[in-house]
Amino acid sequence: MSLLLIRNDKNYEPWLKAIKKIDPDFPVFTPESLKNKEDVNMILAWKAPHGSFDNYPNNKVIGSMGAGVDHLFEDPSLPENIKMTRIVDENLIGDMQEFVLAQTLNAIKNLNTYTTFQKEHNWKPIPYKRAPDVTVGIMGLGVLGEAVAKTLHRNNFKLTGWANSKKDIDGLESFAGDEQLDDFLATTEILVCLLPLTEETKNILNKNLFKKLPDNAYIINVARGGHVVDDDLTEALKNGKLSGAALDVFHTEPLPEDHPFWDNEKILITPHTASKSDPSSIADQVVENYKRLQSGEELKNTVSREKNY
Ligand code: NDP
Ligand code: OXD
Repeated sequence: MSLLLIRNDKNYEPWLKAIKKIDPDFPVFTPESLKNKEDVNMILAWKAPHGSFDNYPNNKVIGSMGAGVDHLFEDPSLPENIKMTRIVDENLIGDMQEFVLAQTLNAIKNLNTYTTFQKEHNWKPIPYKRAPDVTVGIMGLGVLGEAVAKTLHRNNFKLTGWANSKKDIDGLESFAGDEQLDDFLATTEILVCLLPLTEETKNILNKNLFKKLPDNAYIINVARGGHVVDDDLTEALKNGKLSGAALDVFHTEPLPEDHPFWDNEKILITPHTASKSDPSSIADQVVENYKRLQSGEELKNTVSREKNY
């Protein structure tokens, strides 16, 4: 019985090292080192080339090496009834909290604009805002969204949040479902997207949604590029509906060199680096889930096949 790792970037060394550090005899393989496909009973993948999950007759679980599972659902070779897992990790959570806090403070203190002014040797103070006067609206209040809400609350922002179901989070006004989306958007001055990418959330950051935000709203997308309609975002920044955007994720990554976002001064681009899976932090839960599978116990951090997240 074996665990197989499959990654698009083939960067296996840190994962093998972290797993072997816990158990030097752990049966973990890569597509290159695996001898027999019949031996595999768990696969852990990150953006595996489509078709990667075919022909593993004894495989029982396919897990994501990150929090997001959209890359697994997009693969037509994902077996119908296979169990799925994802990563929930304290470092992944803490890194996302710090990143979104940095982006919200950046937005209200206009730091991105000053970077442009500096290039022009332009000494020009512009009005700034204070956290208690600004409403941040978080789309997606799962593991990461809720943790981000707590950090922003500690830093005195006013908070609203939107999810499939209502939440009880300190300092946050909770909205749920399509019927409450407009009410949520009406007061959201900084919108943070932390939704999973699914059929329902694809292209959700589009011109109709932007219209429902207050004028000069700011977008922080740390979820997936597929949530954004790029042309609608460019237009809303151009016509002044939105004041700026911080984007960490894109339809195509790396962002193509000729993409118009690169030269848009109102967009702050980061290379999908808000919060990264750290193998040394995550190996424990991988090993534990593998052992749980062998002993027939319930797996940790499972993904709903009904909800697709
Ligand atoms: P979770 O699955 O824990 O949370 C998802 C949240 O989205 C839940 O609150 C859920 O509602 C809500 N949701 C899902 N679908 C809808 C919908 N159609 N309408 C309204 N709300 C919806 O995910 P995580 O918090 O762990 O991660 C979120 C995403 O962050 C990941 O999927 C990944 O894409 C991205 N990510 C990005 C990283 C980066 O570096 N940029 C790093 C890590 C993750 P409910 O609670 O009611 O079910
Ligand atoms: C993740 C990510 O989903 O890195 O973990 O985006």
